[in-house]
Amino acid sequence: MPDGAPAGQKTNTLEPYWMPFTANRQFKAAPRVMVSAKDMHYVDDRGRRILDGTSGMWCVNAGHGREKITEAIKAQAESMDYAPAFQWGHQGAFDLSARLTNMFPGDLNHVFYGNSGSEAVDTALKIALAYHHHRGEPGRTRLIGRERGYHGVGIGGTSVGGISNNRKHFGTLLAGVDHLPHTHNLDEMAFSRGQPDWGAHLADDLERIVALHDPSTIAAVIVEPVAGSTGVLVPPKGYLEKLRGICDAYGILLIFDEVITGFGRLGDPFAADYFGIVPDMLTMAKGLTNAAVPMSAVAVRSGVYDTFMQGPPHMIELFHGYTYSAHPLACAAGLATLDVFAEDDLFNRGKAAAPVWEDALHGLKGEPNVIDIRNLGLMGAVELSPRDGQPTTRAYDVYLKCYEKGLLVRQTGDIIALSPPLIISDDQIGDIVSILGEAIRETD
Ligand code: PXG
Repeated sequence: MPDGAPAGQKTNTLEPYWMPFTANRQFKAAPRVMVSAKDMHYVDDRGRRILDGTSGMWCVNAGHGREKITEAIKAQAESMDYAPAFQWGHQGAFDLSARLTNMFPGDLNHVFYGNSGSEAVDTALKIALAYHHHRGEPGRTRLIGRERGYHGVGIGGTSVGGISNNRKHFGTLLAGVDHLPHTHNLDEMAFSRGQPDWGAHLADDLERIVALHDPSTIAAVIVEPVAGSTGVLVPPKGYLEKLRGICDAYGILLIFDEVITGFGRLGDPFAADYFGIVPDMLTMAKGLTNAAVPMSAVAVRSGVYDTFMQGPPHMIELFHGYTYSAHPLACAAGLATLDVFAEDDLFNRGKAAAPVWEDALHGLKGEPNVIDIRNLGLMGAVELSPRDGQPTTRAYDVYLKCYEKGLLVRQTGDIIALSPPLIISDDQIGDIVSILGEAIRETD
């Protein structure tokens, strides 16, 4: 292939890179390549500025290229690139843990690190299983997820996840997993602003699952407080409160997967704060380092942590961890991210932008094929009616048109999902909605 590869090198085309969650052949026929990013914008390889309507992939919450974060990473790389994670520590890990646990709600007083949301989820599920084991209830092995839930791509997260395409090619996955029904019902909740009034009763399905399997077999329930990946499914009023109550009644751990909702997506630090519900564990990633270095974490309540701290002190309490748990560069990025949040008052900025966001987004009601608009905090989604016999193609065309017009959105099924950085201005909110509206009108 005449691809300009240096002698001895196999190829210099787009081919070697097997891209994740991407239609590789379609992409490589018409690539979209980013070359730089600053604040609210990417610049692509055609030199075009692209307004970031999605914070990258729900992760660059403080906006791109924040100097304070970049500098902190650079300084850390220069002073110590890596420290062993097992049986050794470094100051940044302790500092970040102290800052984070001060920020966590309730008695979520401990934090365990991974490198991705998927690792955080599998870590939380393993902690749940080991917790019951330590408590003398080793029979509590069942894990309950929810339809349309996304918890990453580990075997644990895939098993509790509720997206058929992500599951069906990978065998039987974990045994002993059950799923709550999802909460999305357009007949009852289309065009709700914020939390839908209808649907709290869907949490009662957990009672059915508990009765079916017996509480003595159930370790944990994991949900995204607001489901992100499957198109911003906002929990009905009272729904999460009910889940918390049922879990409490039966000694089941409740895990909030806040990989997307954490770090200000709803205006508060976590969705747990927003909804006033303290889960037993809370997973986070993405916004934790403003996506500048991969990092994830699981916040753990004192009661769970303390259960592990009972045996002989020389024994390892949890046989789990990663080479890069609490990586020094990630800790430096995490600490700097918290500084940026404080200096820029980002939680309050996100809160202040949310009503403007809601009004602007709902202004798209009545545009062709728009069958729902939903929002919470700085999350939003516009659902389109599927084309006959060609589901997902309409939203994909809208997504491509937006890109051509200089706006980055996410497409999931027939839904356009949005989650701009918290630094967005009112004018930029207006730009997102007007470009999206135009793209929708131009799509048949
Ligand atoms: N839990 C939740 C709730 C997530 O949203 C993960 C776990 C996994 O995180 P990692 O870091 O392993 O990818 C996620 C990730 C999208 C999109 O456009 C969403 C995610 C990732 C990529 C794209 O919806 N969520």
